[in-house]
Amino acid sequence: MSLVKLVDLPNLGDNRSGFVVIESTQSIPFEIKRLYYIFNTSGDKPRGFHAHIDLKQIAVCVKGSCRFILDDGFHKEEFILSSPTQGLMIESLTWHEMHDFSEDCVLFVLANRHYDEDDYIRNYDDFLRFVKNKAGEWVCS
Ligand code: T46
Repeated sequence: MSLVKLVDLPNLGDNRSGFVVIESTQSIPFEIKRLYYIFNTSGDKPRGFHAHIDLKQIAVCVKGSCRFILDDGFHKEEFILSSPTQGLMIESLTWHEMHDFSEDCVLFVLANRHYDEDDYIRNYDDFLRFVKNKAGEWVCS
């Protein structure tokens, strides 16, 4: 199963502009508790490098582009996010990195939980241990 899950965000725009509406639990599959955005980016300053234990998120490049690496501990995929009408699901227990930000990039992120630093796994070896233990528990139970 692909790690790249895209959410279509239809453009309701007309000859005045593009126009996208995101409604909690309607156009996206969770209730939005928090949103944040990343801007003033630079191509040589990647971000991310962590996984979340429970948090689910959707990232949208409302302007510009960046390259995501998604890794569930068993395989990795890359995806270039570059459209304001496309959301990329960042599932829990998915190590993610954002690279190659365009200078004009504005990355908008919707999250289903409030901020909690305890939900982060910021060390890759800890992440691998966590997902492999979890997979072991699942096989045994
Ligand atoms: C993610 C990717 C896509 C807060 O205080 N509140 C918040 O809601 C967030 C998101 C962050 N912070 C603090 C935590 C750090 O001290 O802001 C600082 C920068 O966060 P971080 O280094 O985690 O930023 P990124 O770009 O590596 O990751 C962010 C989100 O933190 C993360 O949840 O999945 O974007």
